This record gives sequence, C-alpha cells and structure tokens, in this order.
Amino acid sequence: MALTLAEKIIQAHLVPQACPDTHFTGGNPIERGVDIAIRIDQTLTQDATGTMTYLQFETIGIPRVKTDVSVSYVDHNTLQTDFRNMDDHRYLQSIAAKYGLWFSRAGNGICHQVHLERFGEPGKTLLGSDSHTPTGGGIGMIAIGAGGLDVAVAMGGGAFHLAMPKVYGVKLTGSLRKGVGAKDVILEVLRRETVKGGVGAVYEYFGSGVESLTVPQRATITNMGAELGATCSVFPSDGATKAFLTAMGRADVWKELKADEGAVYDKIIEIDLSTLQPLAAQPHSPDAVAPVASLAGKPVTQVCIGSCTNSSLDDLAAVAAIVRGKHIAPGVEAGIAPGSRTTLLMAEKAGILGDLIRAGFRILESACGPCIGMGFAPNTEGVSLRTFNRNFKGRSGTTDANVYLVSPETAAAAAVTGVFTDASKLDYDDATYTGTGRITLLSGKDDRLNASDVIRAASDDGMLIAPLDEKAAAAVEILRGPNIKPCPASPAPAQSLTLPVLLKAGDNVSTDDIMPAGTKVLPFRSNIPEIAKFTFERIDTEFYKRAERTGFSGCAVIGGENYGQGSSREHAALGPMYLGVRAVIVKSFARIHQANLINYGIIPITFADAADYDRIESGDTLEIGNIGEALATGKDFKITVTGKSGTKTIAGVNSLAKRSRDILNAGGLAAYTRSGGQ
Ligand code: MIC
Ligand code: SF4
Repeated sequence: MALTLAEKIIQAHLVPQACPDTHFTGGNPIERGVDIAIRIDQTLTQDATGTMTYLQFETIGIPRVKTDVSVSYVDHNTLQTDFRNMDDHRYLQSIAAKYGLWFSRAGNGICHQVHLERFGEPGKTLLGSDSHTPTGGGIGMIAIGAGGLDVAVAMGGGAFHLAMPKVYGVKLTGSLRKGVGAKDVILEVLRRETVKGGVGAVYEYFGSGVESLTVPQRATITNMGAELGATCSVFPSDGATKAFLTAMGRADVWKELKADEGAVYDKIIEIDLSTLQPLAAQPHSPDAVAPVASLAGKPVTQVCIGSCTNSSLDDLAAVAAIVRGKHIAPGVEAGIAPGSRTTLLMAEKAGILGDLIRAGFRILESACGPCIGMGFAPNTEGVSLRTFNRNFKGRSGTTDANVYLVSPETAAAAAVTGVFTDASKLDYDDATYTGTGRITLLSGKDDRLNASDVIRAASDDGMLIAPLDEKAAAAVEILRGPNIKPCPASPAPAQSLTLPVLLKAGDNVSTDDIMPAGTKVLPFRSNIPEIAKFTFERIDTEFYKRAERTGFSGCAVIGGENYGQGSSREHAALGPMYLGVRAVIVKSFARIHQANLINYGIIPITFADAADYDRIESGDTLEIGNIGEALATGKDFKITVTGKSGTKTIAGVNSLAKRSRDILNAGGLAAYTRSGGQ
C-alpha cells in the first residue's frame, strides 16, 4: 500500500517487541494514536538540557552510547557570568569523552544548524533534548524533540515511545517571490493551523514547490513546526538535499526519499508559494500572524537575525543583499548571530560578512544568545523584530517588549528603514550573491564561488571533538563542578492523593511560563533545588512561597488548552516535582511536556468535561481517590473537588498508554528503566 515518507521512515525503525500492542503487520499504514516504539539512530543534546540528561544517563549504568551518532552541543549557556556555565561545559565534555559521544564546543554553533551541516542523514531517526530537533526534517530525517530522560534512554539503546502521529500533507506549488522568505511559509502554516494544530501530527511537505527550496530554507520550515505543537515535520530528500550534502563534503550519506505515489494524508494543506506575502507573528504568540503590509510604517527599535530558525548562509545572504551599501537606521539596534562557525566561515568567504559589518550589524556569537534571553534584551516597550521561532512574553528578557517573528528579509528591511517594511518594495538586487535569484551556494549553482572553496570553508571541524576509543574513554575522569547536583528522585506512586490546588493557569501556558530561562535562571539548570525557586515565576510570583508553606508535601496545578507548549526542558517538570506537584489537570497538553511529567512521576490528567475547568479554583482541595486502580486498568480518574462552593465529583480522562501507566507506577522513567522496563 502507498505510504507517506513519514510512515516509511517510522516503519523502517519500528521496534515491535518494545511495543506489543502496535499490531503492526508491515507495509500498511499504522493506526493513528496507537503506542509505537522506534529505534533511534542519532541523538543530540544541548548544554541547558544536557547536564540533567547525562546525570540520568550515568545512573542507567551503560558504559558507552549505543546509537550510531550521539552529539553533545554547547550553545545555550554561553554567557558565563560566573563559574557555573563553564563548569557545566567541562562536565559535558568529560561525559562525551567517557561515553563515546561527539562534543561540539561553545562557539561552534547552534545544535540544530550544526547537526544539519555535519551529521544529519536522510532517512535516519534523530532524538534531541530540544524541541527544535525537527530541524533535521529539512534533510529528510524523522527528527523529534523529547525530554532529556527519553534521550538518555535512547542513548542506552532503548526505543523511543510515542503515539503514532497523523500525517498532514503540505502541498507546495510555485516559488517564493522577491522579499518573501521560507519563514513566511511556516508563518502561513501557523496562521492556518495555530500553536496547537499540530499536536499528535507530522507535517510532510510535497509538491512541485519543494524543488525551489534549498535545504536551509526547508530547515526553517521544519524547525518552526515545533511551534505548531507537531511531533516533527519532514521534506523529501532530493537533488537540493544532495547539493547541500555535497557542499558539506558528505555526499556519501545522500539517498533519494519521497512519499509513494498515491500516499494518503490525514489532511492536505495547499500553499502556492508565489502568492505568499511577508508575514509577522505578533506579540506574544507564534500564531498571532498578520501581513507585514498591515504593520507597514510602525517604528522598530531592534532587529535580530539568528536562532536555529534563520541563521544559515541563505539567511545571512538574504539580509546582506538588502543592507548592502546601506546603513542600519539611527533608531534601530541590529544584531546577527550566525548559526554556526561553518556558516560564519562561508559568509566570510562569500563577502557577506563584510557587508553586514559595514551596514552596522553587531556580530554576536554563533549560539542561541538573544533567542533564549541571553543578552541583547530589547529596550522598555521596545519593538523587536526577530527571525526567531518564539515570542512568548518576557522570553527576550524585557517583560514589556513587543517581539515580532519575521523572515530575514523583513528584519533586514526594517533594520535599514527603521519601520516595518515589505522588503520587496525596497530597491535591492536579491541576486547580489548568486546571479540566480537567491543564494544558491548550497545548491552548487553559485557562479562567484567555486565548490571547493566552499567545502574548504565548511569543513573546519576544529571545534568538534570526536569520540574516544574505548580504552582511552575508560581512563577519563568526569569533571563535576560544585553547582552540579544529582537529579532528585521522583515521588513514589500513591494509591490515592489529597492535594490543594496551588495554581489555576489559563490556555497555552508555555514551558517558559512554568520554568523561565534567561541569564538569571539558566545557570541553575544543573541544580534542581535552586532552579525550582523560579517555578511559575512568570505567571505567579508567589507560587514558590505557597509551595514552601505546604512543606512541599503535595499539590495540584490546573491549566487550560495546550498546557506546556514550547520547550522540551524537563526543568518544567522537575521544578514542579521538587515543589510537590503530584498532578496536573488541564484541558489539553503539549506532547513533550506531558511526556516529561510522566517521566518524573507527575500524573497528567485532562478534564473529561472542559467546563469542569470553571468549577475549580485555586485554593480548592482535590481528592483523586482511585489512582492505583486507574494506573492498573486505564480507567478514568475520579476527582472530588472541595471548595468554597461545596463538594462535587468530576471525571479526569486517563489517556495514558500502558507503558506510561507503568512508568508512573514505577515512580518515573529512571526507576522504570533501572527495573528493566522497555
Ligand atoms: C528553547 O528554545 O526554549 C530552548 C531553550 O531551546 C528549549 C530547551 C531548553 O529549555 O533548554 C527547547 O526548545 O526545547
Ligand atoms: Fe536555541 Fe532558540 Fe533554537 Fe531554542 S529556539 S535551540 S534557544 S536558538
């Protein structure tokens, strides 16, 4: 039977013995929603989630990673305002040496960009402890973001479990016009689908329009599929993929991959690239999308190009073509953080870097930087145009700033004019660097540079440290700084729980709301007792104090739709866990966060009747009387709510797969894995 590309890659990686309930017979589409287990070929971690991942990996007790390739990147906490960050980096480097991983040093670039350039392979699976791991879909991978504990299990050779996603087809036709970028494609998808439209789904791109997009452009689109809540996104592997891999000196890993003729998608979205116009996601959500034309003339105070979404050579070239020979407007501060050292080297070779410097861009480090609130915070009530993927309130470091997510083209146009501007209205030659319309360096079509120059620039792997052989690895001593504390144990399973409601939150609560990042908090990523003090700080500054008053003895949190959207950070489960949160009851969950809650022994429950959300208040007491039975049988949870308005009983949906129930019963994934659970 005809299969989609996503189905083909997933089926080729199924581990049926880890998931006997799948009832997979081969070749046919797998029923959507059933629990499946897949083999993971590659893993990636970054430093902010990596320390917890490896602390957990150490406790699993496996001498060497069992994947084909595992890479530990340092790209998030590179501000290093005290000893903590560098201590973490040294811990990660020693772990990589000891356990057979690649190590990408601070300054080498953002994990997703570097991974695409140096390690990604069409048709392989990649699991990463970062929500934007789906960037790898741009090269034809099934690349999924997950909590660090799931990644630790995968490094130990364990399968990754997930509900079989739906496969949504995105049919692209036409080609992008001048002034319109790949970012506008994904913003258009977000406009139509919203930040929760992709939960439980893979977005698979196909159609004649795909050919016109380079791999970095495709990666922009798959990267920001994370903002749809999708499991991942995937493009076929074709001639453009081959050209990209060839430019990266890795032509040998290329293979052609596409959906079968007649493959059936769960739904199809059609986008004619030629009709797209420049778009912007307005404050404070990636799906609050409006045409740039509707904002034209609005003053801008800051522009920032970078992040794992838009920091490739294509992006830098698109910016340089617009700003070349011009200068950043006096009222604007502009910065650019190239995605990798490779990108920076290529930009230098192509003359792009000089054009950017002359235009007045501040050249920032090749790292996440401003995207995660590590410097470059906007001014009070500033209007910051960023080529990033998230504009949650306060994430930039300035609570009252207005952050808009835009394409590099739109950002560059605003940088030189000082106001929102449709780039196509400016007088510039978008063929500046190529003679062919866009930067096509990576498609091998560039006429100014010869391929060998590019490859030489691109293959400087000096900041990547290769795995040691087993003998050398055995002698490595793990370096642990004083801020690196062991991961606290998850709570023991309970038959029933009586819990005060300590917080009632609204819809689309992000993991930044649950556990903020930024300069103040990120240094404590390896120290749960300390970082726990910041739990829910963004939405309720008193939460920690209230939890402290309970003696951290147990409490519940209530939320609305899409609870836990955004990051894969386990700290958004670990912080609450440390403060005693035992159950989270919401209208719906974001995928990764729900899995993280389970992995750390917190019971995720959804309201059977969404109207029950209005019947619970902060300060009420919940009694979940049948936890033991619900976890053993899969029956729904019975919850008695006692509050000012009396006592009532509500039902909580138990949508947990058998394995998730077993994990909760074992007291979390680490305990489950140690006791032999798969
Ligand atoms: C993010 O973009 O929010 C992060 C920082 O990359 C996170 C990971 C983290 O919190 O460390 C993510 O997207 O998963
Ligand atoms: Fe880094 Fe930002 Fe990408 Fe997260 S979204 S990985 S912080 S660049």
